[in-house]
Amino acid sequence: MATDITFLMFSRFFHRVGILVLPILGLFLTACSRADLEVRQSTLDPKGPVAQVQYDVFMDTVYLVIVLFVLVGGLLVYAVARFRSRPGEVVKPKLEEGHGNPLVEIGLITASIGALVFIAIPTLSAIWYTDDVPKEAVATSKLSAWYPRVDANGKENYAKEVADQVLEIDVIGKQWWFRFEYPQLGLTSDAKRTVPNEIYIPRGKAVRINLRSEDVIHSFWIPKIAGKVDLIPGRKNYMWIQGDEVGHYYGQCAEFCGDSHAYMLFRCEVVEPEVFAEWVKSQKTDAAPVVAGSKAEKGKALFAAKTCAMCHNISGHFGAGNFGPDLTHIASRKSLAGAWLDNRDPKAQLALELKEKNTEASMPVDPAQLKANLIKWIGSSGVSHGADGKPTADVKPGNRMHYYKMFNVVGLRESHQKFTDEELDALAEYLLTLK
Ligand code: HEC
Ligand SMILES: [Cu+2]
Repeated sequence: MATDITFLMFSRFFHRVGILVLPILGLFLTACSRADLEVRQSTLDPKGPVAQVQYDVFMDTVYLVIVLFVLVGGLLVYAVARFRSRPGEVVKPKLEEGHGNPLVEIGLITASIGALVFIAIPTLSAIWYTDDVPKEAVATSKLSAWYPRVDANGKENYAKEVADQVLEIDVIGKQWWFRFEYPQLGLTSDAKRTVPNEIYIPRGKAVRINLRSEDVIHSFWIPKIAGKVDLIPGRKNYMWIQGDEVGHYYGQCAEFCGDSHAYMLFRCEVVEPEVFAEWVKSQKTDAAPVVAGSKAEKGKALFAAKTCAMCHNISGHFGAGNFGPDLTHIASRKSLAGAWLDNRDPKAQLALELKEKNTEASMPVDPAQLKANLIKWIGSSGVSHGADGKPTADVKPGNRMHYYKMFNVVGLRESHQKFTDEELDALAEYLLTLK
């Protein structure tokens, strides 16, 4: 009797709660609606063949799971309704030894195998497809098919041996930012030409990505272009990507890597091949000399005096640093500090994305925003003291800007400086000239 009462209480409880739970569940389900397509990092909005294949596998699985859910759930609901005890009915326990039903058993086994095969075929073929650039894509994507071997000045852009290769990009993960190198095109550490946090790729061309880490495990992920692959210290990983629509894509480190992991973002700019060629050329130019007597000139002197040049390379001005991001073209980049700070006008950018319902649309760099970001970053990156005299690292906690290894073999040494507002302003003015 007691159990009957508790059962009744429970069923009433569930009945009431159910009325509440159902609409809440419905609310959760709205998250799966097309609204998702307006999200900057969405795997449900593929913009390249690799992401597309991965999306297809996901959807195949979802469809199968829906069928199974309806089937099993339907049978359960049917059984509960059909065999429920009715009021006044005396339920006699009826235990009979069953010998099973071979037809049902063989049927269930066959159906399970069928379901597995249904998922295994697209999964395996997707694994093969996404592993490395497929042969048919190499034909249209090899460098000689789209990238001029000799530029307008007759200067060789790449060696003859690489003409038949697809574009390769080395991705190096560091706590907490990405360094990109284009070895075939001369954008490398050795040449003092690397690109932090913003990867440029030509539209419609397959690109091979080599993934390396200089410290801990990171992961390379541009949700709309390709699924994630890890950067593992001491191991060479690779993947391939292709962007089919021009635009500004949001990427992210997808493997927990320490304090500022959540702030370790990057951007992927998919551009027309001609624009890409122009961009490479611009990356190879040195920084222009600063105007004598300008604020920027003061900033440049500070950059040398306040240890910045120890860690940062600025081709044409300073050449010793390689611990931090290359700053030669900092003023032309759309983001700062592991792409955490947006150098476009973030409010205008968001308004544009909402209005056009196009998260790949991108506004140009806003110099005022960039300057504000530079001051914010340098002033609170840990390299400088806060008002209370303690080092501050508000923008990216634990960031490596105030550590240096150079003079201390035993471990990391911290270095903190004090900056006046005027000095911060001069440094920012200097960096703003580095287009
Ligand atoms: C101990 C080495 C070190 C020193 C010294 C140093 N930096 Fe940095 N800097 C870094 C590292 C590492 C990062 C990347 C931080 C991150 O994103 O997590 C960085 C990032 C930056 C960035 C953002 C770059 C980008 O593309 O996102 C700027 C700008 C910058 N530093 C300017 C300066 C200035 C100005 C000074 C001198 C006051 C300075 N740094 C001193 C190591 C250093
Ligand atoms: Cu990370």
